[in-house]
Amino acid sequence: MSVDFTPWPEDLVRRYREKGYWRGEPLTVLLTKRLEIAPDATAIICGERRFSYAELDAWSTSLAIGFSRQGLRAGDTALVQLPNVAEFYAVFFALLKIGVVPVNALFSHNRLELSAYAEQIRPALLIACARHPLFANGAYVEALQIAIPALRVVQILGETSYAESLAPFAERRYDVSASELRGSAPGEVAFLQLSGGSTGAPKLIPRTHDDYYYSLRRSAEICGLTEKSRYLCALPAPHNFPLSSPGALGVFHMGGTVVLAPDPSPSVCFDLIRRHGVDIAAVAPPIAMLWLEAAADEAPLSSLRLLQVGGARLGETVARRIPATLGCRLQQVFGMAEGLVNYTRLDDDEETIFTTQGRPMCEDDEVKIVDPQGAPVGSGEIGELLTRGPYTFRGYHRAAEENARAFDAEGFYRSGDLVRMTETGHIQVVGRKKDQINRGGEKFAAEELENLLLTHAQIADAALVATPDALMGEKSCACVVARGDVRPLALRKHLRALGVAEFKLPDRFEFLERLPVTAAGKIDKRALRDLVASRPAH
Ligand code: OOB
Repeated sequence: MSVDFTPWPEDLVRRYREKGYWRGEPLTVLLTKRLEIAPDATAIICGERRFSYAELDAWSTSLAIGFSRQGLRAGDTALVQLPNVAEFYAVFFALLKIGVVPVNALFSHNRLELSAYAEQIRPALLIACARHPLFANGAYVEALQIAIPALRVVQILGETSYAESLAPFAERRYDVSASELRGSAPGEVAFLQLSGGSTGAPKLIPRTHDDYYYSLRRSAEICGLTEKSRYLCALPAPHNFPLSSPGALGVFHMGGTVVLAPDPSPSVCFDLIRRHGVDIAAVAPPIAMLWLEAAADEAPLSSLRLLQVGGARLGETVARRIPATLGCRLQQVFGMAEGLVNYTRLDDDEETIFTTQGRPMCEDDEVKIVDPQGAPVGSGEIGELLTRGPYTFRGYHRAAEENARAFDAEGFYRSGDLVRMTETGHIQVVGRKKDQINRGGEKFAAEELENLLLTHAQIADAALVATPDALMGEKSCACVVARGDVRPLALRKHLRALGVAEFKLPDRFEFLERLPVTAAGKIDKRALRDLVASRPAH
């Protein structure tokens, strides 16, 4: 049994194998290879706890056996929600070792997101953490078990000792039969990655061992990782950027050390960088700005060699300040959980690094930049970026309707990003076609929030638009047509009661008589953005 996904066409499969992108190895090999080379090297630093590669491997094996003894089998799925703790990686590898396919939800996700994922994957296993308000008592788990009868095994990690909470699963006996620890085949789905989404409920992205392994290997190479690398994971661990670009998995592949930060604030991160000699970190633009501000009156972060910034547009002025203020190189990263990742290279000239979002990591990343009719734009002109390649997915998980829209006839994924290509082949992200809010790197579909607003009895119509924000890049404004007297406070309360993640709550509300529509009868979001911009924020 395995989780179904849209395969790449045969000719491309052959090509990706021949060229060595797909090596026919499962992601778990990444750990076992390190065991042969340097088992005692430190893989993870998490608070005061350190785990060597041997320990991480043994831990994940014992968890894998424990899960399997609980009846979990290859092809089952798991819903996992953990903060930035070592357990995240132990559980991830444990599940890969038995072919259980996880969805790793963000810690900022709430009831609505978790329930939507659970509905989609019908998990047999739930692992979460009591520190999250949703799991502070058993009510939500109980409701989930009623809604999803397939959910057989639940483990809520305790507040203080995560490791102890997992102990019931950690089988210490190693009399493992070969069949017990059989993961999914390298060409099959290793896990389901989260999409930022541009319509309705959040979508899931099947990532195979072959495609993901390639993307993290190539990323590690481009970023110059070695066994000496010390990588600060300050973004939410499940996100594609800190997981594979090159992220923690890229670091493990090279035998370096992942230093986990509980949050990305400068006070926490600067201390970790100094204490552990961190040389590479990945952040989103607002965090980079906070780091710049804090660094101005601090001692230098002398070990930091490279700061990767991505997930949202990095302003050129901010980009220029990074090397000067933080004393490290900057790398811009323009990636997507769906696949394609662009990097500025370590040896690119400064202007390229400051003014572009890099170029694709693989020579077999095919990129088209097209006009609204789908025709390629002239050189240097703006259009939508479409892509296919050895680590770009071919279809969302069980979303036929969305997939019909999201790919063109040649199997190129429509990213929804508006870009321009420079003469040197570097990409500049100039805007977005998709109806999404990108709040400092955290994305969600405008439609998701609009649907929630419309569940309020006093709301006749609603549209969510992005508004520019100096720190976050974008914030959200809900434009609503109310039936009666309703206040932002009541609307926020209503949304919270629905269980939506906090970062999706509108930052601002505008009450209108009616929403402007286009000639085609659709809500005119451009007109709305202009209208919101013309009104003072209150
Ligand atoms: C990363 O992945 P996602 O899936 O959270 O978001 C992808 C979207 C892109 O389509 C684009 O709209 C935006 O986020 N984005 C950027 C950007 N990086 C991502 N927009 C402008 N400039 C950038 N540098 O965000 C992601 C995945 C892997 C590595 C890095 C980021």
